[in-house]
Amino acid sequence: MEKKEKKKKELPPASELSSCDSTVQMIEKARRDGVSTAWDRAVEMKPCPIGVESACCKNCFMGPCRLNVRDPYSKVGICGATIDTIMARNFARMVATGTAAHSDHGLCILELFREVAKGNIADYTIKDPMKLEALSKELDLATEGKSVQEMALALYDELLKTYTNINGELPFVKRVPEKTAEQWRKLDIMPRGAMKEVMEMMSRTHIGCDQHYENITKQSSRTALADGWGGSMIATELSDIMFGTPSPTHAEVNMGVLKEDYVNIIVHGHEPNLFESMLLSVNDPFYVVMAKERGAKGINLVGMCCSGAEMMSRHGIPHAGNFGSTEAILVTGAVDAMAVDIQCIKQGLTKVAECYDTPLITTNPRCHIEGATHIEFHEHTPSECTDEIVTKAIARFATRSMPIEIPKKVSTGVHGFSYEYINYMLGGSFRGGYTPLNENIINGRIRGVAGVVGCVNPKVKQDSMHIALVKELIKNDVLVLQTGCSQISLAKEGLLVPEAAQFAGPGLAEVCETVGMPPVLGLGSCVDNTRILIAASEMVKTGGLGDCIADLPAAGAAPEWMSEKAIAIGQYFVASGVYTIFGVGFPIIKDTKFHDLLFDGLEKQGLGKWGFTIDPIEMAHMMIAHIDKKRAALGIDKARERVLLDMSDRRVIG
Ligand code: XCC
Ligand code: SF4
Repeated sequence: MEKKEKKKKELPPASELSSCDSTVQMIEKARRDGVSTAWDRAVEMKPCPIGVESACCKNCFMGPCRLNVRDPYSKVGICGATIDTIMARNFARMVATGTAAHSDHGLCILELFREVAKGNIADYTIKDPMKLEALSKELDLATEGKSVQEMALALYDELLKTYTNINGELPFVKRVPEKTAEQWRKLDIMPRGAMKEVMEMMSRTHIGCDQHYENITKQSSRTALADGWGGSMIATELSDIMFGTPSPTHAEVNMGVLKEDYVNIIVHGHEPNLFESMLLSVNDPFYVVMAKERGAKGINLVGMCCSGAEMMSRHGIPHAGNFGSTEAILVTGAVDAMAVDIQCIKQGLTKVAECYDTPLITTNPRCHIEGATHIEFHEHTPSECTDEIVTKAIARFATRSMPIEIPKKVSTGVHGFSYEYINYMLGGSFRGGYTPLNENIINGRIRGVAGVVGCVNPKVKQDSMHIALVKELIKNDVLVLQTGCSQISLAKEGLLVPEAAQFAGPGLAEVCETVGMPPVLGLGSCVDNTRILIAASEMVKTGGLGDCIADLPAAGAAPEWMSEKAIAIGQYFVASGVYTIFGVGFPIIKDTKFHDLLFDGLEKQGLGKWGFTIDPIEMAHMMIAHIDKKRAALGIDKARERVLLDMSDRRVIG
């Protein structure tokens, strides 16, 4: 009995768990209400000390085998697998799962695109035919004299190869800088089709198959590249063509976007089609009238996580918070329905939703949750599902019985910096292009470019790493590109506004003021990390910054990562040539051969490499040191010194 009581850990103050005041307020309320959230479960959960270092294998039932974390080479598995094989296989399977998640999403979007092109779905259209044409040209498809429908169907056929290719290269390899693609061919890591790569990865990691960590890692690179330059890129590009390519839009972020006297509907997940249809349903006069008849002022549609980030970028739909806040927002009592589709939907939501009498509705055949209501979303008749959800939400509003507490915070920011818009923003419509960006990097005003992306994780204080890292980067003249939950962390902090230039170093601030852009650019959801890849390719092609992605003064980071998708993203950035640093923890034992390969060996092969630290300031300076190393290699390090000298002179004079 006594023993049991000892085990229960005391919960820290909520303010230690999150930097987001709204989430803190709701964690406290949840505790008062006796409701469990991931934040408190994480305090009580002691991660498996062997699993956290990836030193266990359960790939067959002779095991599971556990190796010694402190002395990793002292033991092998029953089959003889070494620590390097076991860690490389575990890592590889994370890459495979992450790639599968994005690619499956991308394939759904591709199938939707085909049906829209054929005219079989009335609810969606080709909103951006210009992008359709530009993309077709990039892929060497004929566009002269072709109708939009003909172009779309030809594009569908071509892009299907992204999944079905068994031999040959992914269609989007045409976008990769030639030297980077050459490197992939030389190293034999050129991706074929995503289905092939994921399947082969699972087959290689079966017991007794691929047992050389270097060869397994090649397959990790191939698979991850099929995500970044394949499945994810299709999701981004075709969503743009069907739903509109984002351009800067003002959007409100944080829990204060909920409105007590409105019917509040949250959509949380990753696929934009559910959300797009929900937008139509909530604006249908029939439902607006119905809501008003039940005493509401109207219907308030709000997003969370990645599909939320896409809708914010495309339509300025308010965003209530990232992955760390999805349970917390239900604690407000003000959510009349939460509709979810796929990925990062915590099962814990069902319990919280039940406590606050909020309908939690799953909509995708891939994602049912025990205890949730399932209303399946069919793309040919999308409004059937979304109308029913709206009806449920209105009914819940009419019978609200619980006290409501909505945190008041809201930040307004500018979101939706697509690759295309950056092109236009920097060059104007006559001189569109990346030349001004490259020039500002070459002349040293902008020191380099950083992608700061990824999840939040209850192992670290929510948002705190993202915020500290990004602030340090911009202070040092590094332009920051953001996606996913990380973008929401900084949006809540108020950094996605042009006025945030005041926190930037003098060079970056000057560029931001001239162009009228924030020093932190929000690009969208996690599949939209491909916008960073495309921008990087364009920087190489524009010239003056080397001839492959690895030459660029650029780096990436996911300081609060948690998902397998994050590992797949990390590996495709590394394989594309980017130094990529993760925080929280790295699921590999240091001073092993596999660790050396990821953190050093890959760079020696001409690719990028992995990095790790839990300190965000150190992380920033690891990225900056890398950027400076690349500047020196390009011979543009002196230019920056001159610019800074100019600036301090000017300040002395001024
Ligand atoms: Fe999921 Fe995409 Fe991670 Fe956020 S950042 S926790 S993967 S929702 Ni993509
Ligand atoms: Fe153990 Fe080898 Fe089976 Fe893994 S594959 S569980 S190391 S015997």
